[in-house]
Amino acid sequence: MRKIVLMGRSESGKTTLTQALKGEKISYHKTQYVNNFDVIIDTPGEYAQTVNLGYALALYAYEADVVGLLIAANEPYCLFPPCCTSQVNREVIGIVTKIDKPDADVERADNWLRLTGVKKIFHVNSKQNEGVGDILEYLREEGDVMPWEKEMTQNEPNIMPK
Ligand SMILES: Nc1nc2c(ncn2[C@@H]2O[C@H](COP(=O)(O)OP(=O)(O)O)[C@@H](O)[C@H]2O)c(=O)[nH]1
Ligand SMILES: [Mg+2]
Repeated sequence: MRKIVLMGRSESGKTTLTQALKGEKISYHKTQYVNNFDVIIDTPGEYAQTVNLGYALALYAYEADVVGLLIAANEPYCLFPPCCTSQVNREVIGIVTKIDKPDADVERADNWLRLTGVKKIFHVNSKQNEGVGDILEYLREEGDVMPWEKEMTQNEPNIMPK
């Protein structure tokens, strides 16, 4: 699997998506540090919201193969500057979270993300695991066995006689 780092303002849904991508039971807790595990690097929203901490984000981008810019579908404004994807020599994708919210405006979030320069955009409801598998598939490398495939293999009846 390729490694992804998730970036976005506080409350945009980074930690919830991380948990969904890891297949953990979703239990919300505020991120106060960077957890670097498996293939997902979750970052604090403060890094994206503060000018100097932005440099920390730039560094984390080099620890990953893919950078995921998150915008919640109901966010009132966009934090990412136009064309910011050119700042990093990694593949950058857009992720719109909270598509299930009643005040969600997915098209507006898509447009903001396109302005940053991303070409590929995923839509997720991390609470219901909607769209999360598509991101995992996107990160997949040759030879990777996906969680659902593993389960299928484990559940296969043993047809060989003992
Ligand atoms: N309805 C809905 N709520 C979400 C979704 N993703 C995150 N949330 C909620 O949004 C809040 C902030 O999420 P969190 O993952 O902590 O954001 P972070 O600060 O970017 O890590 C929490 O109350 C989550 O339960 C989603 O896709 N749909
Ligand atoms: Mg968080």
